[in-house]
Amino acid sequence: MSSKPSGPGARPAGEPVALPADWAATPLTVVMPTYNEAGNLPGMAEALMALPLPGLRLLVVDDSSPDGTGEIAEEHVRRFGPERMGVLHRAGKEGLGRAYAAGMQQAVADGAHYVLQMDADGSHPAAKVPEMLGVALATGAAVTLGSRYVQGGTLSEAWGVHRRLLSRWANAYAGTILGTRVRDITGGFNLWREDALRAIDLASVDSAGYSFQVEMKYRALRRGFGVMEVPIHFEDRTVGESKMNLMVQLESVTMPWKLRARSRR
Ligand SMILES: Nc1nc2c(ncn2[C@@H]2O[C@H](COP(=O)(O)OP(=O)(O)O)[C@@H](O)[C@H]2O)c(=O)[nH]1
Ligand SMILES: [Mg+2]
Repeated sequence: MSSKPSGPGARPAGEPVALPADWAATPLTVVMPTYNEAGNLPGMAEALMALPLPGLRLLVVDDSSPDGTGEIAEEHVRRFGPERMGVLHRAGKEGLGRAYAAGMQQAVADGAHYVLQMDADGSHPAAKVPEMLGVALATGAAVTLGSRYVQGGTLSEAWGVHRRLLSRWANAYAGTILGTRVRDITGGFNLWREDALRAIDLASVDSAGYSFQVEMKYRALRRGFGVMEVPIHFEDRTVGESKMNLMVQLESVTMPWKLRARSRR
């Protein structure tokens, strides 16, 4: 499903919306975990810094990538300045969930009003960030998802039938076990209001890997926070390799059951 914008007020695809000046200045930290993303990080940093969001700060969370991503991130901090970008260096690879939890805690402690999770591999469109912030501010939603599975959301043309079905199935699996109506519960492009993150208590999150995405949304829903979904186009990574492995897949299979059992106790 893809629809071209048309009519009055339509903007060309890929163009960010212009928010009112005081909205655009909202303190927003983008938390971006990296493991061997040397080929992707420079383009991501540039795209984010070019957005019409003067309140945006980028926090890279690098797990000592052997390919030197952490050093490349430091070069960009020197270029853009420490007000606009920072790096959290961690000792070793502990999983995407642990990296996000650490980075999001630091972002909140440093005074962000909103925190956005975003992968470094180009899958998540930077141009959508102002729209997601605008939706969060306009609706008061504590959680605003960049969603592949609401009307207008699209997947990379490179995804074959098998991968589309697997992704759909994984979403339905977690959603059914947990009894939620969130349409993209496994997605990783999520904007959080600071008070929701405090209420969730990031330090106590169980997931080390990708099930972090599901666990976080479930925790928010259980605490009564409102969730909005904004359609995005999800692109495939073109540079570097996926860090998905059997361990994190197993965790994703068992985590919804764990969360459900815990919530019934
Ligand atoms: N710091 C850190 N980042 C990670 C880790 N695992 C994955 N990432 C990052 O998390 C993001 C998503 O990972 P990716 O491999 O693209 O997952 P996929 O899209 O599901 O294949 C990328 O920016 C990765 O570099 C990890 O253990 N530590
Ligand atoms: Mg990816």
